Amino acid sequence: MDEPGTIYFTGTAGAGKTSLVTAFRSWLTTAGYSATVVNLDPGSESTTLQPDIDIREWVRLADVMQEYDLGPNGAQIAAADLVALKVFEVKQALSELRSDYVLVDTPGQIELFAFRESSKAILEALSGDRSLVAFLFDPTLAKSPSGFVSLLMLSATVEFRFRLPTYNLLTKVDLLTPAQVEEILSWGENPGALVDAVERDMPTPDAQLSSGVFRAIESMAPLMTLLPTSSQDLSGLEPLYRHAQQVFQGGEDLEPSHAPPDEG
Ligand SMILES: Nc1nc2c(ncn2[C@@H]2O[C@H](COP(=O)(O)OP(=O)(O)O)[C@@H](O)[C@H]2O)c(=O)[nH]1
Ligand SMILES: [Mg+2]
Repeated sequence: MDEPGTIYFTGTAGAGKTSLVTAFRSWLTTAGYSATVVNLDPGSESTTLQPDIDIREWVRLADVMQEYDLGPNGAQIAAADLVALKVFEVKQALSELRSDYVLVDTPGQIELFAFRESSKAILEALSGDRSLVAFLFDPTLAKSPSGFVSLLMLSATVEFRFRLPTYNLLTKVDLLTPAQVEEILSWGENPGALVDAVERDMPTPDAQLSSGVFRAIESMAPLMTLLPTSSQDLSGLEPLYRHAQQVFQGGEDLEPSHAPPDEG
């Protein structure tokens, strides 16, 4: 059996990570795959996600606050480092639950995930050759040109830090109008359209900033593909699967016995 394909779901707090992990697990299961869900968020209060492996078994934010007499912010940081110390327990649990896919829900606060050395250690310990980061664009931010550019830069930072293939997802598209979705996707497909939108959006034109942003956007063009998804109406889940499969198998066709039903 192949090493499982691992997908880390990351993005700003509230972007929809936990909901998407839940929805994608059920999509995979329906399509005939086994999926293990790992919760790496020691502060998770989700009652909908039932992880197979839960970091809270070893590290809980509330306990860290109490034990080290820390406020919520300090405890988040301490907990992120304590999580790294439990990575071999997680790895051991994963090896006992061999499955086709591993879906990892990451801490709610992206800066803890993106900027702590401990998360780098965790990813290095858990990732094999078949790993992918799904970076979630929250539509509340992504629908404005400056928010879109900021998310793009954050996603590029995550890719730069972890050196794993990174795929950008626009979440909660059920909350957007088709015209809004189309506009956001057009920014992802055409750097020129994004630069125009950024310029239109600036209260007072700033030539120096504009040209700096323009160069940054142009150089990020290869990272700008964006897949629209919704955990509500389940759109984008099959394309997410196909993309992951392509990354994991280097573009080879699926084994017929594993191919999900054609949704036409
Ligand atoms: N309408 C809609 N709401 C969503 C969707 N995904 C998540 N939400 C809501 O957005 C909020 C944050 O979602 P959550 O999955 O907890 O985000 P996380 O902090 O990134 O894990 C919750 O209130 C969810 O119900 C979606 O696809 N559509
Ligand atoms: Mg969450």
